[in-house]
Amino acid sequence: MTEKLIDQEVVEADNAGRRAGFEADFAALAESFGRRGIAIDAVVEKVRAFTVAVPSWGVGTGGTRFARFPGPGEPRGIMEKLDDCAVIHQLGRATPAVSLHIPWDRADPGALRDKAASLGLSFDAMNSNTFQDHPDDPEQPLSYKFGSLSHADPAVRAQAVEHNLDVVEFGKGVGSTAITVWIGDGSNFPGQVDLSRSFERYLEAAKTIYAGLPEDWRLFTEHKMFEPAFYSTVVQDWGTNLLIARELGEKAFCLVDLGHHAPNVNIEQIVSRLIFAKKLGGFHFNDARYGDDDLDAGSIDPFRLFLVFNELVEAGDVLERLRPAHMIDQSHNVTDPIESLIRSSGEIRRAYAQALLVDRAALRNHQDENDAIMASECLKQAFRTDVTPILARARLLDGGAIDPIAAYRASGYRNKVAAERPATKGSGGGIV
Ligand SMILES: [Mn+2]
Repeated sequence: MTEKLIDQEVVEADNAGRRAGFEADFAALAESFGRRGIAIDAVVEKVRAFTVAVPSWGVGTGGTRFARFPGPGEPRGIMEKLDDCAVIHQLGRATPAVSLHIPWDRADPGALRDKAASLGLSFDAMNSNTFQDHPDDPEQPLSYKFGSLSHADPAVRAQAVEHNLDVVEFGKGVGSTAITVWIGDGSNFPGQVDLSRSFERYLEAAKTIYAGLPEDWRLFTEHKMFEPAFYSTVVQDWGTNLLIARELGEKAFCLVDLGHHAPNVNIEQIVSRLIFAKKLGGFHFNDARYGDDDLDAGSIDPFRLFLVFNELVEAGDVLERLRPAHMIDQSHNVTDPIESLIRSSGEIRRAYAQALLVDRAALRNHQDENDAIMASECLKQAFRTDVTPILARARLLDGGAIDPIAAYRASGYRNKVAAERPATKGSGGGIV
């Protein structure tokens, strides 16, 4: 029996007030779909089956390098983070898995597994951390100030490798089958590091991690153009990332964080190329305007998110074999993290639902006829469709809320945990 942290009666009461409006909107959309020859129930079922993992670190307030402004009732450790993740899933029904970050979430793996099971949650990809020092960890006495897996000192590289293998071991204990590796290694000044030698050192270290992967595990490497290094970064773009995945082997894949590219880069084309190479490992969903802004998915450029999903739907069977991991990676500085994560998971599903509506036969025809206007309109028609009733229907069928943020606010959950959880400095707010 799954423990429900928000009284289901509160959810039902909120749904009751919205049901008539929802039913009317759904019927109108179904009628419109009928005219377009789209079976709305099939779309609803696909949306129901689409899930995305929430990051354990996302339920705490993030912060910038200038300041962090904690909110009330912040989770004080991983068990309370799991409670908040369970609330997100109870209402939104799109986020049954949590992505853990070690060392921030270190706890007894058996206790974590039991806690997650009691809440109806499971664990997605593990995340290692060699982008900051761990003075409290006797296993990691050496500093990562000048890098980790690419560090000039072999002792630091060995420590970073050992940490990653330790995260894999921990992950086995909680039922995870993947590790995401992001390193902050790079340089601030031309000449500071040898661009070739640092990459060779990285590859050698990554191969040692790869050799320690269990048979059924996957290794995701995540590229990022800059930050914390501002002149060069060792794993800076998808080209380097693909090179790494190919060097390592069949269990290595590339992870695409939507915020980790140069401004105006065509991310959907990168996704297409990685699908072609059969090396698309998964996503860190978020949105950005300037850099690695880690804003809520779909909040700045929903059309770009739609175009990414358009590539995923277009890939069809290939994607079923690749099984890319869907994860959110955001930093919540001015919102209640639970509300941001409910909204983001809904927006990700929205982009997916819209991509399902693209008339692919017509699109291909327009492309082959070089009809740029009609091809473009074909995508825009799908993108313009308001699929809100489909998202609500998918949640309702799984016991969730028609309007999950409204139900969350009606529940008073934040005030309740604010009383139970005295303010702390929080545990781990850094985001990659
Ligand atoms: Mn990321």
